[in-house]
Amino acid sequence: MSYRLRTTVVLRILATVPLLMCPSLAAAQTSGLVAAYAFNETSGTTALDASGNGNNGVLTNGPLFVVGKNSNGVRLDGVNDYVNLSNPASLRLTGSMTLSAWINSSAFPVDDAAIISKRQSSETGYQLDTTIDRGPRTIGFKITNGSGNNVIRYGATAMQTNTWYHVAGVYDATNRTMAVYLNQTWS
Ligand SMILES: [Ca+2]
Ligand SMILES: [Ca+2]
Repeated sequence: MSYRLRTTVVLRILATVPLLMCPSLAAAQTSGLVAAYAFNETSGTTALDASGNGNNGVLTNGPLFVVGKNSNGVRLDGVNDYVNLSNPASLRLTGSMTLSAWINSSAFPVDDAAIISKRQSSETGYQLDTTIDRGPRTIGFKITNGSGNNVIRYGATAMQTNTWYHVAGVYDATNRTMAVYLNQTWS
């Protein structure tokens, strides 16, 4: 199955520290913009982090900088390409967070297509993706609760190939709510 995903402009990861909930978890979380990638580079394998946190990404297994939504973006081959953000403390989000990106998929894979993911084979951690978990291809936003179980919010709108979308997932730890937005509209 061929699958290509272009992610461009600002892939933003925002974290805010909840003041009242889960102090033991919140204590370690950096607040504010923790990583942002414009992917406006033209060559090489470094994607600069515009947040000031130094979380530069490393293009891994062959992604290319190509024309994207706003100036350049990064093209992923859908086979094994990704941008490696490593595992810095500022991205180990356990509290409130906003994940967002511009994406354009030339084809969809048979299963989930991760956009921003801090998940491993154990399927714990956060992930913003497009998914067919509920039939049509929609946004999926997944986090793990204190018991190690998935908590997932899906978008309601079926997504198409070869279309630019702004996608976002928001987790509000204080109010214990999750929301996803497609083109800045609640979905
Ligand atoms: Ca860009
Ligand atoms: Ca590759």
